Amino acid sequence: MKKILILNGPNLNMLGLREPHIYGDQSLQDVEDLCYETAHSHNMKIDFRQSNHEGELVDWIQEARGVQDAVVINAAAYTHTSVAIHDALKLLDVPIIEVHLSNPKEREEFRHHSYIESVAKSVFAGHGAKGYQMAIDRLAELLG
Ligand code: CA2
Repeated sequence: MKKILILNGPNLNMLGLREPHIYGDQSLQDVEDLCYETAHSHNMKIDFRQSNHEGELVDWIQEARGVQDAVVINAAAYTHTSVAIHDALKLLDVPIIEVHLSNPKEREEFRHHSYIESVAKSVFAGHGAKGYQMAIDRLAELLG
């Protein structure tokens, strides 16, 4: 059974509580449930995590080496700032998919640059929680 690590960055634990017009009204638990159902339908296993700490995300990415078959990451604000997460992802030799609930390229200019996209096989942005589902479907194709 293929294993997918799904990482969520800072403040995504607050999902559904504020700014539903930008991020939707689903909670992070709802997103996890959707990921679980999607992965289950492909006979894949997920490890779904969230952290507000850059170093913890880096640790989890390092620990994925040789353990996980793919990574889905919504690095949230660290998308636009973190060379450390970029470098950690670069050390992996499994497919990486970048996901965003909103489309950062259509928002403030400081969200336009992503340190993740150059190491990602695909990016799904602006589809809300469904973007996570799209990422898992894509990985099911890639991992065969
Ligand atoms: O659209 C996305 O998924 C983002 O990764 C979300 C980040 C943002 O910094 C990125 O530019 C795009 C922000 C996550 C904050 O989540 C909140 C959830 C509820 C209320 C307020 C913020």
